[in-house]
Amino acid sequence: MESLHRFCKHLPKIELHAHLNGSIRESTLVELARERSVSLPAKLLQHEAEHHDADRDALFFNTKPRSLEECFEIFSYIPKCVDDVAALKRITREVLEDFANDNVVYLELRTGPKVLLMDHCAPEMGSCSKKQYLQTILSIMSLFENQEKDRHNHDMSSSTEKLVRLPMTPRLIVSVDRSGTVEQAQENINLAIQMVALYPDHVVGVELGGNPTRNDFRRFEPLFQKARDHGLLISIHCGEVPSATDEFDTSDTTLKKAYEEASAVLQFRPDRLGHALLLPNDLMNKLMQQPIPIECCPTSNVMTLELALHHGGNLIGGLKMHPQLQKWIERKYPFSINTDDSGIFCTNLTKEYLLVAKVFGLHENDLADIAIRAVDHIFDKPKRDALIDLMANRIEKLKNQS
Ligand code: 6MZ
Repeated sequence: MESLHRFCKHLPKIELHAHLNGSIRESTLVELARERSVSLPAKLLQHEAEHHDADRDALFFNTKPRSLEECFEIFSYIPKCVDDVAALKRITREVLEDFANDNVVYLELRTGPKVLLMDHCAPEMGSCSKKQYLQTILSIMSLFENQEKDRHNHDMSSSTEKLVRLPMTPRLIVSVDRSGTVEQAQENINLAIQMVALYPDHVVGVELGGNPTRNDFRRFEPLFQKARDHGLLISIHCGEVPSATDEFDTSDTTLKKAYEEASAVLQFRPDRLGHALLLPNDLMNKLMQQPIPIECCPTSNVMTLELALHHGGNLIGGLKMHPQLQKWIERKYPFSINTDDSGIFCTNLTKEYLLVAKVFGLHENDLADIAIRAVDHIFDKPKRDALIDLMANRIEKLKNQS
């Protein structure tokens, strides 16, 4: 493994934008589908075999069909496979393990609560409510957090390894799907308010995601205001689809609506923004004056915008075309690097850091800086100082080793 890759792997990282069901391991999805006789679409399983021989480069190639539209078609198959409590427990545990093994020290996992079967083999056992869905995830998170602490203490006392893996702290964000109804959104927000009262240390926020071509943030705004009034922090996906260039550009009603929506999102001033990659210049300039931290998901952006298509699936070529990232890096805009849907985009946080480093010529110090600055954006504010100490310490050790 080259030394920058090794550095990215061992760098303690913060993940702030990961959708639970989108982070499912592909192998698990295939297994769950087989058990349930669900036939998955061919595009989900298309592999970039032609690049696997060039091992080093294979890291940066993704020829899978993953346009925005294709992603949402794939997402529609996941609930058919993750349809009962056992499957939910399995994917939650695996996703936590995958992030922890990638040296993520703090993870905010987001998911939209769903009604599942208790057991897909015994439908007569009835269903698991949305509240039970969240409680199932929270109980796995809490168990995992304790196991991580124990494992770390044990390894510290028994291992001679200098870079014993640090423990990961997982937290939960409750999602609202913008393609659903206002009533469904209300149900999720009310549930999030209930859950933060019951599990104040583990439920940290709410978010708006889902197919960006459906509906509009403004329909849901009063609900997010209510969540804010109850102390929940808020992240809103925005700028995932093209918009008019400014408020006077009236060329197309869809573009105009996208502009007005993005403008309303910024005016609401969420605590973080998801993606924000196609924001028009005037809105981006306003943000530069009064920044809101942005959750950037490099591979996801390249794939959904189809930027790699013209480069034979080369993510490096694709990321060079990213509409914003270069500017954010140069101007030290507050952004974090994230995976979005590691299972759908075949990625992990190590790959994302390495990709950004390769494309924008960043060095170890720059990457460490990005990772540490992301701590300022976490929703579990009381964890901030301890995390910074933990990360700074580890980064110092890492640098001494290289
Ligand atoms: C918007 C996205 C997304 O909630 O079932 N989701 N929403 N933009 C994206 N960028 C590609 N990626 C994922 O996780 C899966 C759900 O997260 C949202 C979609 O609504 C998707 O169905 P959960 O755990």
